[in-house]
Amino acid sequence: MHPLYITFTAIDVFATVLTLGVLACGLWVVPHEAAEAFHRPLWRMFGVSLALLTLSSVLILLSRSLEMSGGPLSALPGVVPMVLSGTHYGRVWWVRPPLLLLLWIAWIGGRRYRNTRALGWVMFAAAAIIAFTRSETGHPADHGDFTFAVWVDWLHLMAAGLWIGSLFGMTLVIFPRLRRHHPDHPVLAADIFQRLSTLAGLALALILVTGIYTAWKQLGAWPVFVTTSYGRTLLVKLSLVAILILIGAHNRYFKLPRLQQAAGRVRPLPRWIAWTLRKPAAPATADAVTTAQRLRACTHAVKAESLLGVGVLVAASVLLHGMPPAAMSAIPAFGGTMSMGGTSSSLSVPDAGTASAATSAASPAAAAPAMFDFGAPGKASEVRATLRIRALDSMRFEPAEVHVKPGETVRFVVTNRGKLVHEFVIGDAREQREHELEMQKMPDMPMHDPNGITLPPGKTRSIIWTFPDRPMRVEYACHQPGHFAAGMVGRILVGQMPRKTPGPPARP
Ligand SMILES: [Cu+2]
Repeated sequence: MHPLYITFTAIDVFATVLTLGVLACGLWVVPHEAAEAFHRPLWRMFGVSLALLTLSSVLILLSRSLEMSGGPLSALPGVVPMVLSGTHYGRVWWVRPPLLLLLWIAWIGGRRYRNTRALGWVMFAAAAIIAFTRSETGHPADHGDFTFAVWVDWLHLMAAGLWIGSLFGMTLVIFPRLRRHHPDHPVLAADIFQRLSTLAGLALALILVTGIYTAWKQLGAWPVFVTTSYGRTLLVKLSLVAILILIGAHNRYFKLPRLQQAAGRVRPLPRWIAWTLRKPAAPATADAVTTAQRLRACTHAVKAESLLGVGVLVAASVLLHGMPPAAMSAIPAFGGTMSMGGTSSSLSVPDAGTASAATSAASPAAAAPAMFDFGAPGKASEVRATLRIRALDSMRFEPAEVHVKPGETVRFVVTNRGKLVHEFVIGDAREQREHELEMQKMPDMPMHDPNGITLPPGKTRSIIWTFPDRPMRVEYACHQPGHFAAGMVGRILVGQMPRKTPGPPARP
């Protein structure tokens, strides 16, 4: 997990959110009557965000290619075409260039029509599809394209664009202009602030619903909030969002009513707010100075929100590169306990003697010499079934799920159909997680574990495995740098019927 990758992702997330937000400001925050005054600076800011988005689109392609190949920088010219043509990530990435081109044409050629809503909508739609490519290449896409989880993630990102993005638009464009050119125009300020507040409220509702869904799917259990770095990062993000909500609520229920009052709006204040106004300004006497002061207070509040928003986006980018606990360890063995701390028993097994001593307590049904909780290397004479599996450069195994019987010895014949090196490592969720962490620490570590094979491009190799005599879930995964994170993991269901989505872990 290189900091540079996270930085590039953060730039891309920021550019996406800013692009959406600037367009949202033009479409919904600025009142139509005032469009003339604000659309020109918004248009300029859109150019900046588009340039940033174009740059970040190139950067994330390069960094993801590096991450996938795990190779040196010099290998990049060879890897990028391969990622573009042969991987799921590359295919999704191809959606971006035509849309960016469309946006550039719209930006350069549409200057004269910048006040028309139709153009704004077209550009917003293009930006929304670019946002969709983000969701299609993140964790939610691990289980397929256009899945429910992907749509939820996209809605989350769109809502972030409407909320945090429009805060950026306010801070960078609208407030400075409002304060410079219309300091004594409380009606306009109140109007804009009201619209921003409504937009933010709607977006926030969407963010909470989609965020809770995604968090539950990716965490899988409460303890991981504190026991995993993913959970802790999420906690930081949530804390920042909570502060944002508090400031936003204060803006809406305290600052906005004062601004409305200054604007001469006859709307009576709710009583629980009115008591905070020590000196209620009569509409007629609201002078320019007071309005300017109130506007300044609003500006500061929104500026603080924008800064917090940047923090939220950075935390989100770290999460995008992290491994969701649920993806690593959705469901351990049936009847097993969910231990994220991990009492490492399986990875660095020096010999079978100590290993079986360590695992015998956990697996009472160890008729065969159980080397791991999830079985042991098997003998060729005991093979009862042969399963053929292909490893693909799209960071997927085909098939992605197989079924075996408890106690069965299976020969896995694995073919690497790609141009990258892949692995086929058998293990339960905990073993896969530990292996992945180990590989992140030592990416060049050669594979000599009895539960895995390395597959050079085009090669076919096999591994024989005897599964435990009880129902459980085992996984096969590739731990080449970036591959596991990209979703290169399949399921072996031992003595289980196929299940579509794993529910919360079953407690013994
Ligand atoms: Cu791989």
